Amino acid sequence: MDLLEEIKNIEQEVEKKFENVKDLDQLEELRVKYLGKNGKVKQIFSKMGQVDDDKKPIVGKETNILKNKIQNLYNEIKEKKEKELKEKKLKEETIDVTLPGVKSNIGHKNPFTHIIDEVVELFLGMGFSIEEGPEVETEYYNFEALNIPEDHPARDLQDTLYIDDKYLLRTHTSPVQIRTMEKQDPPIRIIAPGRVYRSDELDASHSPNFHQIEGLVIDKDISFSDLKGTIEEFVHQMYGEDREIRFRPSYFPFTEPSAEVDVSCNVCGGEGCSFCSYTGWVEVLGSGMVHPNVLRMSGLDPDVYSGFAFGMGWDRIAMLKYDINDIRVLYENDKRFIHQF
Ligand code: 2U9
Repeated sequence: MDLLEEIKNIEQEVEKKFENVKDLDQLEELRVKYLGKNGKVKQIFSKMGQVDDDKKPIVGKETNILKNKIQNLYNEIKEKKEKELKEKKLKEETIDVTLPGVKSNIGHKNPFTHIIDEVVELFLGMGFSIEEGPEVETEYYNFEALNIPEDHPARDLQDTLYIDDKYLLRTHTSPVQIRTMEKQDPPIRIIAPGRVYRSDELDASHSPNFHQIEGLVIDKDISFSDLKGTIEEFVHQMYGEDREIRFRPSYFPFTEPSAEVDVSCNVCGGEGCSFCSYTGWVEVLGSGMVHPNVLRMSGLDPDVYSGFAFGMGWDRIAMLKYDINDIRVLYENDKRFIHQF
């Protein structure tokens, strides 16, 4: 067959075949068949030697036209098929945005955080600021400056966790107040929340590390009535306006006079029940007027300045507020527990 005729035939064949291509695989097969290394176009070129010299330019030209035509057809159909494939895929991947999502496993505030957020908010509202200090302390800041005598049982190895001869883990947040008195002139109005340590066995009501929130107010003419007013405001806001408050004389080395503060039992309303050991009262904090020795040791003249202080177990507030009867659950970080608050 004449090569020009062969080119014509291939041209017609190609048009039909490319028109009926189903997918990209078939298209690739056609590309190899016609444009590949041993493809039909290459075969025509290899037969050029047999063509008469005067016909060579026209055969060469027609072969190139055929080659370009096939290449263009291939490109055109490839683009079309790829577009179709992409659209099909997009259709299949359509997301139903009305379906409920999968809830992500996010964290939750520990009851401690809820309590401190509330306490901080409350005291900030009364003009207090927040102070923090180190958990590793010296005997001076933890005991001596607080008028805690050398032979006091709290100083014993049995009760306090010592790091070495010089350092110990603070047993209360009171050193924070001493440090504040050293660096700041009165008036002082602060609360000191934080982690504290005692050499206790872990059980339902004791933990070797627990938390306290203490407060200190120092100024000229601060009296016991300022203490009572502040504590009453705190207790009513924290535990409810309807709670009765009772100040019971007590003793702390760092305050004189000292008082423990009870609120009427929230379980029985003051009638007496097993929760309040049939007294009708629940103890919530300790308080008192700052001892003159404590003021003096921090460089304040007790004839010029006076003040009051209070301290409470942060864990105990959480336990009272959320009806928790085992301190250990506050430290285990079990999500089934934490997510209840
Ligand atoms: C300075 C002066 C005085 C802090 C005070 C208490 C009374 C108290 C206990 C309550 C429960 C600790 O967690 S608890 O066991 N605290 O009863 N704390 S007055 O007095 C201070 C503190 C610092 C400079």
